[in-house]
Amino acid sequence: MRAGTPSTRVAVARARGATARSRSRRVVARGVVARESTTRALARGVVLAHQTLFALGAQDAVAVAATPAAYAPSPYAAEDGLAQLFVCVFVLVVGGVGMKVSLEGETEAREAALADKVRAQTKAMSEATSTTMEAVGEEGGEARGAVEARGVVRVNDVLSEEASAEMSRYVDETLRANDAGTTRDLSMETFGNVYCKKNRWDLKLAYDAPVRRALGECVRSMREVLTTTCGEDAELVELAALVSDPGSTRQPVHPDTAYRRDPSVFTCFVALQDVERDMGPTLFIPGTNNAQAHVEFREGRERGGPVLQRPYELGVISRGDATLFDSRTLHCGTENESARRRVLFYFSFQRSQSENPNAAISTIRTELRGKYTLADLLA
Ligand SMILES: O=C(O)CCC(=O)C(=O)O
Repeated sequence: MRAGTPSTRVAVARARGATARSRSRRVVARGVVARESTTRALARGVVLAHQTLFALGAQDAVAVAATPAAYAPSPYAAEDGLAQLFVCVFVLVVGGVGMKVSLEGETEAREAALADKVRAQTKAMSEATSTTMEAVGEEGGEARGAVEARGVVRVNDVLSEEASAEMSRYVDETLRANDAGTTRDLSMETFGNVYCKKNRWDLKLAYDAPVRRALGECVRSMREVLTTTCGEDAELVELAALVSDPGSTRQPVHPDTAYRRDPSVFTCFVALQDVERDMGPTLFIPGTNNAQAHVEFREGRERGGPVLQRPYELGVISRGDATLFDSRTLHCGTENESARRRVLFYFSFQRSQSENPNAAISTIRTELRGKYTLADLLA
């Protein structure tokens, strides 16, 4: 090796010193890296162990084995509160919008499934004989016999012209006051859940003067058939109006009460104007208030089968006439192809001690639930 000048030696010595310092810095740095990777490995190990123990359901062991270091909150700043508020509002808005979109999607999917069922039923019923329903007299138990045997009967002239007109005005005004034609968010206190909601409403009625008068008149006109069919101690469980406007579509055939051996609820639909053939009259399949018909209906998946090929009858009735039916009877509202609104005022009585699976959801305002028996209304 060739030796240099003193200044060169100093420079070499300095250079060696620098190299040594830099080596020692690298060693220190390697140490830090080594410590960091050890720390990361440890952290990974703790996470893995935690996940494994958690998966094994050993949360208690985790709590003991890996007690976290005491939490030391950082000082609270005004911006933190604002940021949290922003996050909360953002989450609420996004969540709310998401929920609304998903509920609307669900409603559309349900309506589409119903429309599909109606198509299948209509096809299955295309060969069935159809007639308009004939009235029977109220006297001599004829109506009662018919409702027992067929599940449905027509009774004429149960509501006067004056009371029908007054009820009709009352229903129109109530629908208007509740923005029925414009809003999709109908209050459950005022509206029932009806099949095929387009241009169709199930309006729960308050016990206002026109309603009291109409109900009183109807039950008095039908005193005999109601008392013999339902019993005087039957409870008023529905009080409402079914409104189907032009453009409302046909509902699926359905019973209002899933089959029970014993009759429970009887419903009376009263026309507030003449119901012509094109105004969406109620379609009834007489003789379906029994086990056999319900078995056939279920076996045909409510879309076909012999029960839907039976003769059916349409409630083409005049203003003030009624159809009274056992709520197990298969029926549906049909499409209103006319330019006129069709309104049916309706009420239901539940036989005392009978089983009514729909008790909690029946179409009656809360304040009227359990309030009146048939005897009260006849008094
Ligand atoms: O509108 C009708 O004639 C019948 C309605 C009906 O059966 C229903 O909404 O469940």
